[in-house]
Amino acid sequence: VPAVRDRLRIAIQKSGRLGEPARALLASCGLAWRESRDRLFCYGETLPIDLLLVRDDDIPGLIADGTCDLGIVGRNVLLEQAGERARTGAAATYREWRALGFGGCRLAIAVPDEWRWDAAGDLAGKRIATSYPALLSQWLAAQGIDAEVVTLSGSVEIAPRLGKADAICDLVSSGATLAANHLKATETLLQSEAVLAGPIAPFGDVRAELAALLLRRLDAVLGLKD
Ligand code: PRT
Ligand code: ZN
Repeated sequence: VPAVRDRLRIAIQKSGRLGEPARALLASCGLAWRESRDRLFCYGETLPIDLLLVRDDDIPGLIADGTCDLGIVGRNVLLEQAGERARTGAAATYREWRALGFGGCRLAIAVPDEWRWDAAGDLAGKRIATSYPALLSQWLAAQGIDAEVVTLSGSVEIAPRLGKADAICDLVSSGATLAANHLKATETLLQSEAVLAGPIAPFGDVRAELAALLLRRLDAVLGLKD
């Protein structure tokens, strides 16, 4: 049974692409904070809603283990880790609560420029490098394609040139990185953006009201955007 808490704690990216826009969005919901000296914790002053500043990869796990109540993270990270948990038989504990309209990108297959690409089946028997093995494996299985998934933690786009893979599966936004590496995007596996993630089970204490208040304000702010 999770401990009763009277403040809401939201995990956001400390730096990177989503940290600043996440803070700005929450500030536009009327939240303001006092920062700890080490800049890892922000204490909510206008409402009992605090921030924990972390690596994006840690956010799903922090929600799953109850260290944080909510998180702002890319859908790609949330679904990859959910897929990984499902593969190991762990029950799903978190889900996407809201799409937030920033950090947009797509997870796509990319192949060398000179490949003649006809269909996804062209990947059969190939090695595909990615940092998203769960999402890629799910997609390959759904397509009925037998290919080798090569898991790399970074610099996936240079794997074909290094001879480590034939193709890649990576995030694309402008496409400049692919072009610079003589790769072209083919299939899209996932449209991603920053999302508010939260638990599947409702909070059993005052955090339920705090979360509802935050969602009302967030929906108002997001509604003004479009
Ligand atoms: O330090 P920490 O672990 O927290 O951060 P990180 O370096 O793992 O993540 P970060 O800040 O790079 O990305 C955070 C999130 O931003 C991702 O999980 C996505 O949801 C989102 N996002 C949006 C992107 C991109 N656009 C993006 N273009 N994340 C990464 N990229 C990379 C991509 O991997 C590729 O290397 O940018 C390159 C492609 O960009 P283009 O414009 O050349 O196509
Ligand atoms: Zn990361």
